[in-house]
Amino acid sequence: MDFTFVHAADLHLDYPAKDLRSDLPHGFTETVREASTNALDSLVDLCIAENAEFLLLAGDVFDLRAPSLHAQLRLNAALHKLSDAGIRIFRVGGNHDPISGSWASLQDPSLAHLFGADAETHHVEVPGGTVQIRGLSHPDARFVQDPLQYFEPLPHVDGQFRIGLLHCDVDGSAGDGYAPTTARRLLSSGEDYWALGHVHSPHVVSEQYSHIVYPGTTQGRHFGEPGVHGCFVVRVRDGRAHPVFRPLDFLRWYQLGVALSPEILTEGDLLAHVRSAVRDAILDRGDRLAIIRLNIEGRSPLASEYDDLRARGDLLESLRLHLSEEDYLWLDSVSWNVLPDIAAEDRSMTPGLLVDVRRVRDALVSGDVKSTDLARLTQSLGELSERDPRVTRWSDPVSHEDLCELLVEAEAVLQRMVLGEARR
Ligand SMILES: [Mn+2]
Repeated sequence: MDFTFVHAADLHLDYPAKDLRSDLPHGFTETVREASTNALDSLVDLCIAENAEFLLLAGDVFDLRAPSLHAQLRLNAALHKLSDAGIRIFRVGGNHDPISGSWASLQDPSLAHLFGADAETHHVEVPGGTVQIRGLSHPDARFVQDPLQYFEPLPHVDGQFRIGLLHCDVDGSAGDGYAPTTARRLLSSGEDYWALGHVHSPHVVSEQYSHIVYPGTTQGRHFGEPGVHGCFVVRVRDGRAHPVFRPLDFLRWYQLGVALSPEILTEGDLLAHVRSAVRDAILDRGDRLAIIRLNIEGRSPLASEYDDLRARGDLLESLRLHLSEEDYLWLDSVSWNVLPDIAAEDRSMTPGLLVDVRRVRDALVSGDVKSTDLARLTQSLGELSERDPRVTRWSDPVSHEDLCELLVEAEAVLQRMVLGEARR
């Protein structure tokens, strides 16, 4: 037995870009609007290029239970193109597109099948054997039963490869209680490959005995769905599945944190630093559009420069000019969480810290230390140690003896700081 199939889910055709804080420039609106349907076209091309026997679509093909005619026509065209290439399509509904939704009356090709609300079994002849595909579509957007109750566990049959097709939540991984089941039940059903949908990032739940796979969405829809999106091309040889992930997406979403250091002194430094950090962080997008939400953090003498809204608006515009033109990306928003360069504030902060150190040290000696005091001190000393290597940093809980020693050290350093012997 040697054949190939493709497994995709959660295409969410027609999903509107609604997570943006700014208006996209004209040239990008169409890229964003068409990304999910373009990913569908790429999926079809991939099935044909891989000479797949069939395509599995595991629910949420549409974003809405009453999808636009545009989305329905695009799906219909995709199904016909696959069918014309001799590729069968098996599809179930999901919570976004339950089979009780309203559809235009378009003629699906004969090779395309949408599973109904009762569990069904289909067979496909492939070189060297038979594939059995079981699946069902939930009629409604809400479905709280374990769908595995409709699937009788089956004994192994030589020469048969078994696939289950479902939109469901395995072990609470989607966290919304929709069609909840467990990996244990799926593994004991007799299926060789569970083609699932519902979780939006690619995730292989199991691959040891049989496969349980979520391909994720074919196109990330918002900042909550960062990273690569696509489908699995699954080659089956000698009864064993070998899924390989393939990207299909046309744009990627990034929430990036860029840290400033005290050496960044001018807006010129800042723009150059952010630009190079952003470029490095989005290398994986290839030639796709990148939509970015930026958080600038760290410590810099520039901290107070962008405190007010207007200055931040100006910064956003400067960054866009600096980044957008040549890089095919859109900077949606910038937040500014930069702290002052602590060195400049040595003298004002150390006396209070010194009092804290002494209080915790005394409490440690008497065995009566408060965890809140300790946590606050750990944080303050951690910040201080970033600037002054004489202050030892500790990250894990340490023994009382070590802690006492560290505090004695810290006290000595702080005392010298208070006396005006700060490093700079
Ligand atoms: Mn979905």
